[in-house]
Amino acid sequence: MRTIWARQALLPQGWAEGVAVAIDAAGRIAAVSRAPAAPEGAETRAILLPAVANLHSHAFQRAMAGLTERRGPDPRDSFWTWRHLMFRFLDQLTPDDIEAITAFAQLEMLRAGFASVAEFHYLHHAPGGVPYADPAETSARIAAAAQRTGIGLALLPVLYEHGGCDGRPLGPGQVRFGTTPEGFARLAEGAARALAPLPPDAGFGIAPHSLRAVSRPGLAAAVALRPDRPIHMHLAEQPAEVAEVQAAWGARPGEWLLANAPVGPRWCLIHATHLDAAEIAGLAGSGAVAGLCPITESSLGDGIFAATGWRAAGGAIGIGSDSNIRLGLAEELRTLEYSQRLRDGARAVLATPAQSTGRVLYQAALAGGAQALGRASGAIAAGNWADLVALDPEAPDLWGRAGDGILDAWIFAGDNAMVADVWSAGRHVIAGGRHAAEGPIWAAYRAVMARLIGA
Ligand code: NGQ
Ligand code: ZN
Repeated sequence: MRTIWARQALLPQGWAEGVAVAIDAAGRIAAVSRAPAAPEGAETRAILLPAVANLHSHAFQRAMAGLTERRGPDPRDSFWTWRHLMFRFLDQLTPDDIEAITAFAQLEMLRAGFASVAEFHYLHHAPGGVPYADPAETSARIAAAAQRTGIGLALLPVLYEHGGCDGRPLGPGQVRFGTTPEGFARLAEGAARALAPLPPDAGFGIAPHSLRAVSRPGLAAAVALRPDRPIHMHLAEQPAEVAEVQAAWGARPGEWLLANAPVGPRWCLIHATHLDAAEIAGLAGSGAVAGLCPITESSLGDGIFAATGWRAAGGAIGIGSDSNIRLGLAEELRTLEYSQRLRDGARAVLATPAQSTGRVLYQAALAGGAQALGRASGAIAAGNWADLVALDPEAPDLWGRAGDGILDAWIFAGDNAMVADVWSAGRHVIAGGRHAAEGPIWAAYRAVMARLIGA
């Protein structure tokens, strides 16, 4: 049993001073108690928070960061031209590359204050769409990366059947994702087995990619595969996507799901960007989590999520880093709030009379992330995994801050440099702002980038 004692900590009932958190050998919080001073043998920290789960990542896309900011020959650069480059880029990646890039991205996630990640994993096959000898080869590589970084992994194998709503064949690049629903069931079994070497907090879920990429029977089979685990799906990121779904499925994406799928609390809807009022009311009321990726959604020009309407309807939200062009939890939350400010010409849009903007955002991301991963996490409470963050009290913007002001300073005036420590299921993965395996993880990533772009 280890104990962390904090001068200030965010507990389920609110901020508390003098908190002792006992962590058992499995990495669960065994007890939370009030103690005016640090108990003998305890590690002490000034500011202790529950750590947020990153609910959406395509780790390999980290290696494209900053490489897609030029206009191509198309008159208008867009999500769709970016996607084309992304498909070309991923076609060069080997399993070794995938493991190295994933470890590097996970390391940055931890340094940003995330303790766990849901990897929405579709890069299943070799170039040309040829399955690897082990069909779960790349899933095993994602798991191997998590073993090196110590991040809490939720692996979401993706069903990807065709190149668009009309059932067109997979295009170049996309053939690495493709399976039939039957092939997917076998692949998902293999992916679940690939988690065996990981500690017991590792989780699993099922991800039908989007209504653009799956068939009706494929979606139904995927949803039925693991009724105990989360379902993640891309929903409505681009207006052209909504139009394509409307033409082929006869309804807007959210509208179709509400009428035809058991959408509810185990669902995480990634990019709930383009919803009409009925979809907001129905989906928010279903208990599904809106999986928001504000930095990527800005980068790709997706549009502005209706955070105010969604929250007013009681909707749950969580944060994903998606393309991983930047890893920053504070930056994701700030970008979300700023999108609302820019749209409304207002400030502190998501704050409530009782809680500051930073507190509302952080608390929502804690709850939504834990729900989306199906991970016992998101609060400093006995029985949960010890997913914790300590902030650096020497950071100038944290001098003298208490309570919600700490979160406001981190999210609106701070960044990853304020993250001093991260524990994932009790594993002390970031200490003094650093990860113990940073040297080899950077070296392996650099070797990959040397081959890909001569870095
Ligand atoms: C993805 N990313 O699966 O990585 C997608 C692009 C698609 C985002 N949607 C591919 N941001 O949606 O077809
Ligand atoms: Zn995505």
